[in-house]
Amino acid sequence: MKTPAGRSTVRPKASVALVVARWNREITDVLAAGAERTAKEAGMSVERFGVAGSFELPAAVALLADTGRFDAVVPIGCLIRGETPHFDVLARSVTDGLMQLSLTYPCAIPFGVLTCDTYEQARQRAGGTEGNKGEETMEAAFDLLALRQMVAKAAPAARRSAAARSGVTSAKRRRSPGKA
Ligand code: RBF
Repeated sequence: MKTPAGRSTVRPKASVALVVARWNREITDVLAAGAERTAKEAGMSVERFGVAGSFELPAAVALLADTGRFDAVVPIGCLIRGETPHFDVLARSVTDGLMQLSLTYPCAIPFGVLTCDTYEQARQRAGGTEGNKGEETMEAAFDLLALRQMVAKAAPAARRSAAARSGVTSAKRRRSPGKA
C-alpha cells in the first residue's frame, strides 16, 4: 500500500473535504450542515462530496485524502439498525475502514458516522436533545489538526536536541554521511 505519511502540509487556512452519505439523508444533511457551519466559523474552506451510503465512505475518504489537497477529510453517515444483521456488518466495516485510513493518512480523519438503534435516536443526535454530532465531528478534526501543527513545529527542535545529546553536529554529519 502506498504510504502517504508526511505528504500533506499544514496550511494557514485549512481546507476541509466533507463526504456525506445519502442514506438517511434527513439526518446526514443536518449533520453535514453542522459540520460545515463549524468549519466555516473557524475560517476554513469546505468542499462537499456525496456518496450513496456509509459503506462507500472509506473509499471516498481514501480517494480524497490521496489527492493531498485537504487538511481534513470528514466522513458523515448514519446507520440505523434494521431487522437483518446488515447493520452490524456495515457498522464494523465502515468503522474499521475509517480507523485504518485515519492511521494511514496525515490529514485529519474523524469519525462522523452515527450508529443508532432507532431513527429517533439518530434525530436526537442531529440537532435534537443530544446536540449535533456533525459539529462535534468537525471539532474532533480541529484537535487533530492542532496536534499535527504542534508536532510539525516541535520536530526540528527535537531533532536538534537529539543530535546535541549524541554529540553529532551538522558539520560532522556532512563529513561522515550515513554515520550517526
Ligand atoms: N447505508 C447507510 O448509510 N445507512 C444505513 O442504515 C444503511 N442500511 C442499509 C441496509 C441494507 C439492507 C442495505 C442493503 C444497505 C444499507 N445501506 C445503508 C447502504 C450501504 O451503505 C451501501 O450504500 C449500499 O449497500 C450500496 O453499496
